[in-house]
Amino acid sequence: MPEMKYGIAAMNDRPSPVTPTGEKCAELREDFDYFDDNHDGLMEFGEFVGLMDGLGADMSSDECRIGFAEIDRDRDGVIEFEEFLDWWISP
Ligand SMILES: [Ca+2]
Ligand SMILES: [Ca+2]
Repeated sequence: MPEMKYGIAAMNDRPSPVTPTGEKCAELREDFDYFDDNHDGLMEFGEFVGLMDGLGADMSSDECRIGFAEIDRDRDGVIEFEEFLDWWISP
């Protein structure tokens, strides 16, 4: 329900904390699920490319591969939500 979410954000104009709150975490979960096309709870490389496109990142396929490998810390070829979260909150 985006209207409601933005309504709450507009009323609450404090800067967002650096560490993800439960709310931020839920937001990221939504983003993650949105780009998880086959809804298996994992982000495959093709889905990651879709995420980067969605974020407006203009990345070549080589850059995508490097980025994907950076996020996929346990190197099992897919990005788990925990890896996505770690990547998002890391400076
Ligand atoms: Ca998936
Ligand atoms: Ca992984």
